[in-house]
Amino acid sequence: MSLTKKIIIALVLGILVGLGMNKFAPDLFVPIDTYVFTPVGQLFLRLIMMLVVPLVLFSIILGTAGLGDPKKLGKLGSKTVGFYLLTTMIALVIGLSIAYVLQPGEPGLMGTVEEEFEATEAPPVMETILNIIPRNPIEALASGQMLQIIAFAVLVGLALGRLGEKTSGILKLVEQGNEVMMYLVSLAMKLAPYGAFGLIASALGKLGFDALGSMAMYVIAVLLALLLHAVITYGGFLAFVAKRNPLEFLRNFFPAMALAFGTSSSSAVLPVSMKTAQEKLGVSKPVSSFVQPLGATINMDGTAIMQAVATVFIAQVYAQQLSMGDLLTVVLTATLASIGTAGVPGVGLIMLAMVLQSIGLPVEGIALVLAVDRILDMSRTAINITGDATCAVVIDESEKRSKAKAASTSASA
Ligand code: DAS
Repeated sequence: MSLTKKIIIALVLGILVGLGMNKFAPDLFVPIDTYVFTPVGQLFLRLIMMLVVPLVLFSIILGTAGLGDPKKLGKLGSKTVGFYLLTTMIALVIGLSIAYVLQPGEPGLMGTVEEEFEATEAPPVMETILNIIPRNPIEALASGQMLQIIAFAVLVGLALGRLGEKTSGILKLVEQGNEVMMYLVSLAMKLAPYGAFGLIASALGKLGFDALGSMAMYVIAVLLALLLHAVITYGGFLAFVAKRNPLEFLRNFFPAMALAFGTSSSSAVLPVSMKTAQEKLGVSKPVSSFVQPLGATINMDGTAIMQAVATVFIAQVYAQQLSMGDLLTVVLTATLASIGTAGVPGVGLIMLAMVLQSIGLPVEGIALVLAVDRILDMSRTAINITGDATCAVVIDESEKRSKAKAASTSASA
């Protein structure tokens, strides 16, 4: 039986057991939760947490180094990276806006009463920005200072990209380190059904039917944001920049999107999404071979949307106000997290832990989003690869126009 099926069965069982015990056997729930549900759930969460720091370090170093020597990147690379960063930022704004409009999380749902919010003295903006650069990267790694870890990883990645052959040994080491982390992610995901059952049974056993409403609202908020991003952002770029028919694009690219939905893995679908872009969307091989693999590595708009909505949802459930500085931190870490998120099932959730940590939100909040994450992973992976293909079409059309312009200029000369 596939992992997806196991997780879905575990979720249904966890919801039924949690709600059932909350309603009919609350006294029995306490000891079972203490000795079964919580330990199983926490074991899975701790496994995820254990991987966050090394996974972020290795994957962002690799993602950044993969951009190669910034000088060699040239026009194609800078256009592609610029497009990816722009669409990810737009995705985050859509995600945060939808979350604030729909308010999926019921304030104080996790029993935390919304105290009189003491507007703690937010550090001056300059200090927040300066604080991104760690005084001591080892201390940043040890204390899990995510923004500082990301900054250090990006700088190391840029150095490796610039130094090329001289530091190929270190790059190889980082590649192997990332392989180890991805293997451990796949191991951790094997425990996902048990972790999902423990976390959801514990959460719903404590909260009862109130939580279901919030979780449903959370799923609706993410799916709505994903749809809006696809229609507005990708549809807009295709229609007004690439001058292509978005519906034609959707009809031709849909088979790759369906495969991404089924596998929840951008990497697994990459060969199909490239073949589809080249044969059905008319993208040239050189552009497709550069833009889409890069996108499968550093461009995950769907994941960024989930992380933005989940962060606001968890803040609401824990009745924690998010300041503008917090929201900017979410945009920064989620953008950088999408650079570091590898295209395999469930990694977006692991990176969510990093985003939550970066603004001091309790990682336990993952329990409520974990339950429905698999369904959302399928949807956001389909959006992730659609963003990559949209970029390939836009860049390809732009390259064609530049070549045509150069040809007509030389012809008229
Ligand atoms: N499943 C990941 C992908 O393949 C995205 C995620 O986990 O958020 O794109």
